[in-house]
Amino acid sequence: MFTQVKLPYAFDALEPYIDTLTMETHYGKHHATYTANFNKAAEMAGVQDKDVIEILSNLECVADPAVRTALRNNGGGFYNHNLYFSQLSPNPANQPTGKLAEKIDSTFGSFDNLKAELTRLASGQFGSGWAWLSANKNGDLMISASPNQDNPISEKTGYIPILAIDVWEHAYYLKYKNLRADYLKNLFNVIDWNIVSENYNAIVK
Ligand code: MN3
Repeated sequence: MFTQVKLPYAFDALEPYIDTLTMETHYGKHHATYTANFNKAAEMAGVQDKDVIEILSNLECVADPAVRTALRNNGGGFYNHNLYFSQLSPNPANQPTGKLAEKIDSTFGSFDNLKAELTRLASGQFGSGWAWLSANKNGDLMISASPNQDNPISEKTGYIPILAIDVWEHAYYLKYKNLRADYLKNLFNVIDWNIVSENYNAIVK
């Protein structure tokens, strides 16, 4: 049984950057529905005892195209939101440290450049989707964007996301309306780079 990550903060804790109603709806409705539908699809495919990363890495093994699509969309929705919600904090470390900080500087030039590039990708994603900072086991970093609930795992890039930026309208529309750029600017105020660094350290062998 796949379950939503437990939030280590209250729904109103990310105000004013992420509003309470968006948190209630996004976590309590959207993410909950992806999770319920992922559990159903995983059972239909007989993969309910596997790890979600393993499932998303091996979607081609699921013969029924409808079940495969349900796993891709709802397994992605489950996984992507677990990463998104768990990286946010009302008291975030606003920059990375250690190994991740060094790798960001050597790959992107500076932390500010990385944020600018991520913002550019997130702004440019047409329609619903995500922007990512991902790592592989060698410690290399990659930034990318994906449509729908796809991610670098279901896209078979060999990278695992360590930072997730949700640009579906449900992530910001109640507060920011059409102003995705304002949401993105404010989202960086609640991303905890200690958690992103932990995510990085967990992947790099
Ligand atoms: Mn979402």
